[in-house]
Amino acid sequence: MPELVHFKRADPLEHIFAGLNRDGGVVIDGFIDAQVAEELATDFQRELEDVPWGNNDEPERSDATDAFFGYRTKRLHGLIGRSSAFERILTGELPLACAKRVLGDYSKDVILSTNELMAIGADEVQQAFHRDGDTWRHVPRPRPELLVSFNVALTDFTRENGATVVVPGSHRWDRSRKPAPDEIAQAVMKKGSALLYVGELMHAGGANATEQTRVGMYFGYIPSWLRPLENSYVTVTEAAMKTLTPAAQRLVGYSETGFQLIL
Ligand SMILES: O=C(O)CCC(=O)C(=O)O
Repeated sequence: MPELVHFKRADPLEHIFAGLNRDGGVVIDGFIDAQVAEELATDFQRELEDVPWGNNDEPERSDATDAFFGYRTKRLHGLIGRSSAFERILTGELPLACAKRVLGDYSKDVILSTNELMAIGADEVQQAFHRDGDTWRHVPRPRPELLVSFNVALTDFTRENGATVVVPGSHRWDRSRKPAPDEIAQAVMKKGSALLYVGELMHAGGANATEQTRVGMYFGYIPSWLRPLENSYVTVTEAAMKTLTPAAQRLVGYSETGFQLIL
């Protein structure tokens, strides 16, 4: 089984980018420190408890989309309006540098695609392999990379509890190629570390064979002209929007040259 390359947060960006360019995904150990991971877990805990497992509890009405989102998985959106610690991370130097680097010429102005907790519960099965970039499947390939994502571990990610399953190098594969078992790696990492990956990388949420819930904090950047997967005007209240810094507001679509939330 291949291993993902691990970097430290303080490693030179050029090294991180070289790994990302080659494999399509890398782990950044200690992306946030343990205290911040605790703060985030506390900020989200109560609301996460209220989220149902799966987005459809009527199996007879279930379809491929429900299966993809998982029946033993909770998803909490609009994180930017729920935690100032999260807001600081999103607008931080390293994530934005990665967005600029990966999105290249398209990155003059970036926004968020989705910001979401992905909590994989006991007995969840492995998700179907996919590429997040297929959200924009109507944009013909070959094309420049449209998405760069982070999945930050708010609990340890282990092989047993559903660490993200990834296929290193698959961002360059022919679309019809399927991964062989010995081409599949897992983003095993400690709480506070992050999987950094591009939108063309094949990956999936892992199966959770433990009693503990595995919590990942996902956020992804796209060029500002592309339609985000998550509609932040729905997932973040106006009151919460008004508390955000201008940099954070820009990430959810408010711009100096466009509509102004705070006049
Ligand atoms: O939770 C994870 O590890 C990844 C899940 C994922 O890729 C998705 O739901 O799109």
